[in-house]
Amino acid sequence: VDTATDPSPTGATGAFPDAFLWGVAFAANQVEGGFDEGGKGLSQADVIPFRVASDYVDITSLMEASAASIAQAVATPGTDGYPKRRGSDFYHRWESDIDLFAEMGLKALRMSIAWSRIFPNGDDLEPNEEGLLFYERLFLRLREKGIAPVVTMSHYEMPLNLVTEYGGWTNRAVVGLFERYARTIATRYQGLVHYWLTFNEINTTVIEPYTGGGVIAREPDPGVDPRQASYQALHHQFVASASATRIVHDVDPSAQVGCMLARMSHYPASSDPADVVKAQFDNNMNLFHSDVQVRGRYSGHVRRFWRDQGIDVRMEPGDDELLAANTVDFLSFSYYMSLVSSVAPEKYGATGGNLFSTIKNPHLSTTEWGWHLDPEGLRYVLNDLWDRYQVPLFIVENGLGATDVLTGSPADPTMGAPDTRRVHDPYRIDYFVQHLRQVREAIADGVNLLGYTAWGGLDIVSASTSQMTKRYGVIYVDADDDGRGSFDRIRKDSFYWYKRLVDTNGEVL
Ligand code: BGP
Repeated sequence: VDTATDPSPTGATGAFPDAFLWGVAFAANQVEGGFDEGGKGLSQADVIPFRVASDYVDITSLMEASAASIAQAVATPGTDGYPKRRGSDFYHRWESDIDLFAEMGLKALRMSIAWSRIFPNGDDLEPNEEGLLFYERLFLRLREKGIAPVVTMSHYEMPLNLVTEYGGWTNRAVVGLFERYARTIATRYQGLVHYWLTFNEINTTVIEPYTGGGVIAREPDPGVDPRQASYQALHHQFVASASATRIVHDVDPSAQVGCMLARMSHYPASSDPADVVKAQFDNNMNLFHSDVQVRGRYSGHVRRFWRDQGIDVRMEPGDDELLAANTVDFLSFSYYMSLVSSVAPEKYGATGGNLFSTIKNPHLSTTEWGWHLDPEGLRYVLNDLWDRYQVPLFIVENGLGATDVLTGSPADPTMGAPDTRRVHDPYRIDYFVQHLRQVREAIADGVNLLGYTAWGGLDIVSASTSQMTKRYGVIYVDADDDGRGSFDRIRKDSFYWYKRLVDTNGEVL
């Protein structure tokens, strides 16, 4: 689609386009398990102990916790206390899980490749064939079922060796190692993968460098502003992302590469122009990431921020040109919440949620974890991103983390009793309805949207809290926060609703 001349390629009716990619989404480190099988090396995600993520909210304590937890994990080979090592056991159940996705009629599965399955130490000269085969079989199976993989190269993880020996993304040498990884997977999966994403939620590198994308690890240098390391790591990721984009395009000119942003829009707390300018600043600090990846350059806002804060990001000759020449084909993003900005936050109450303590928006309710529920904000964000960039958009994460209640009991063949287990989750269906109606509005507004992949699909281990019981799936996974349970899959009510959504291409809304 020539988006420059056809601003409303989907028509003005708001109907979802025929080729709309309905799907679900998850990440290797949260779903796979099998953390030490198939030649996989340890990744940093395998060493995040239960609750670390929710206990540490500022960068310095996260970095200190990371150093401690890595030392502890290397000394403790067992799985206890490390829920991401079990995930949802997708590594062993992927075939039947894909059958469930096919039963729902999905058109797309957004997933990620664990770098440490392909290069167990990150700096190995040769890839691990068993890891390559795992994803190849998976992609072949998806192709049989007519499900397009949307593949993230780096979703909140990297080989642990690169963290402990190299200092993670703070080290420029990691860029070259990532390029090797990107070339390996782009070449091997050429023709099987059409949509690639480079880094998940690249903006989390500076918000949660340990549990999120940055992975700086090593203990913070005393006296050094930890943001210095985060922004340096981020620059290296931008360079790696541009290189990976070039590599994919070289290997397969028809493939599409996207960036991935955690879009958190900021509303001013009041109509005081100072609050409005503060909200604009906060939005620009979120959007400078997509500015780099879509427009191909750093914005004046972030350069000024670095100057004001005394942050000095080292760049090499040629970096600017590389970024400018290798922009992405589309912009994908996650959307969970909106935030509120003010120059005087103390005047307002806080939401008290995990991850992003924020001013409470009196017009919005929040999830159990204190995240603002803001469906209309999704329409706003879609229009805003489309107006700013005029490239196709893709919602690759949106969903409700909630506590679900499992009723009934498993089949008992000795008594001839059937499996009566059910999960009634009208709140999740309502969440989807509310958000997708706003998506439909945005399409009617003229936004070019490639698809929507709901976060979870299966219940998976939460990125921010390491809980299993912060559930996002439309398919229940029978496991608790300590990794106890049968890991059986149980279709929730939302499973059947999502199937109807896909079957009717959104008419059910
Ligand atoms: C995004 C991440 C995901 C994810 C989701 C929900 O930030 O890309 O990996 O899990 O948010 O967050 P959480 O699991 O912390 O509830």
